[in-house]
Amino acid sequence: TPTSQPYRTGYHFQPPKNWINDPNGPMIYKGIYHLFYQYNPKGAQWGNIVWAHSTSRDLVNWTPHPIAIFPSQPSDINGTWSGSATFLKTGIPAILYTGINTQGQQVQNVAFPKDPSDPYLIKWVKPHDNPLMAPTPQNRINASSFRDPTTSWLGPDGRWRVIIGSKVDRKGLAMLYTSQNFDHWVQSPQPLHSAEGTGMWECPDFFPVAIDGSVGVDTSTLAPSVKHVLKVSLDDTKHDVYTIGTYDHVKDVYTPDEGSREGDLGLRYDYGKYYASKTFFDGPKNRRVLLGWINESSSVEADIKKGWSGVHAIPRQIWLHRSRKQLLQWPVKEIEKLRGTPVYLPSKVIGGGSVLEVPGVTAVQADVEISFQVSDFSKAEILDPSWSNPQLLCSRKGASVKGSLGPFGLLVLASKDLQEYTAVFFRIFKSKDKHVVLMCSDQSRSSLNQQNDKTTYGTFVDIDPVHEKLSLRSLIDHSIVESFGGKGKSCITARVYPTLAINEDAHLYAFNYGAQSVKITSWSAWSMKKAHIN
Ligand code: DQQ
Repeated sequence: TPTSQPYRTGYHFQPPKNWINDPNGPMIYKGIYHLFYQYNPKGAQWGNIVWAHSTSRDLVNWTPHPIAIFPSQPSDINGTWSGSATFLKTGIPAILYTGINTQGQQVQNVAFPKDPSDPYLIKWVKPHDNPLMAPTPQNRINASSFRDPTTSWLGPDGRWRVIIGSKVDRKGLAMLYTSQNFDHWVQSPQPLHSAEGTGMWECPDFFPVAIDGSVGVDTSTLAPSVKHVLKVSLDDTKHDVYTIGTYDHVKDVYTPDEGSREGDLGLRYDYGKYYASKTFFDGPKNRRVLLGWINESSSVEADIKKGWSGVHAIPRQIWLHRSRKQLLQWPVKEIEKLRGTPVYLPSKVIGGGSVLEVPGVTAVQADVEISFQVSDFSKAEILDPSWSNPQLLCSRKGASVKGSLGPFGLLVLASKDLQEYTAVFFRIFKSKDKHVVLMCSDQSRSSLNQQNDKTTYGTFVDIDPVHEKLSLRSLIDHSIVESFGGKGKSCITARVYPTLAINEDAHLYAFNYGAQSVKITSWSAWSMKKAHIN
């Protein structure tokens, strides 16, 4: 990246310029991956929203195509907002998306490929009976909270089902519609699911996951061997939260498992910046893939100045952990083909107060994996029962606050003199009869520029550090740090804007600022090649 654009990414998806937000309608068709995304062709802030379109053979390198869906009918003339793709019984995809109509209402429309024999699906056509679902005085749907249709699924009765994000007062709703022919849609008397006090549910995603193993299943799969996941994007806090539960296809209701927390206290795909995500089933590779949007942490003025805003996260494979209590996520395997020559370092005890440079990688664009092992837990700090909010705990106990077992982890996008760095690390606490692992991403020292949001992120990781190693992988890409703790149990994505640690001047370190030594059992790092993106 030129010095004038130090924050452009080397392998994270972005268009050459302008604003992007939600991934839309991801799918694989005739061996080609399709990604559509919310895009402003006219500037670096949200507005004039169309569906831009890129395709890929590997989810790593992307080719741009003309805008696929744009305002052209009364039912979408004021905007073509988010939606999803569904394969009809003919094998041809249909896209359901939200249009903003002439009256500024949110309505649901459909679009079909003009030429289904074209694997690139360049041209999309809209039938004249759009919209297919709309607020009316009779149905009393709130016309400003009715958007983002999911991929539809087929019930054993042969009817299609789709959910639309909505709310009534502060109750978040996954409104359900069904259809025999994908054209005439009927609102169900009750939502698939709702939860009090959570606010508007944007971009819902509803899909089955196999109980055993990491293999993905088609969205219409109903079998005793699957559980269901409902993800919603909380408009109020901009968090993607999910529950795991059971779908009763006769009553058409979804019930989260006992003990699940809903809303902002629930499980998140990512405890940093990550929003409006969506999964799709990748049949040829038998996996479910998750795509998400990473917003900027800079001001609108700064975005306009640099001419762009927003990137997408690295696609993640997503599956159910064997505990059945949470999902696991891991960057798709294909991203590893960008790895250069590996740097493997020997295992090593890292004493309290040490910083060790990881040599031989282009630290501004890298992939790094490190594992820690702790053997003496006798001096673990006691977890105060009032420290129930991990993000607050991470902000109070940032990287520079010395502890006993931790903080230890990585200093990424760091300047030589450590004036700037983003710290991704663990701390271990003792709580009654078990140990608790905290994972933090501390952006407070990420930039000398004080204009950006440098909020610290954090989460507890469900690992027993007595029996398991603490692993951390970070995908570093100029202004993005995507971190995966505990082999994909907890993810934290950060957006940072270093002023010194840019291009060749970025460094990568392992560190331990706890009083106790810990063992690095393995550490590997790779320079990442630039992907061909748009
Ligand atoms: N972005 C779209 C909406 C969606 C929101 C508009 C989520 O459809 O609710 O650009 O980021």
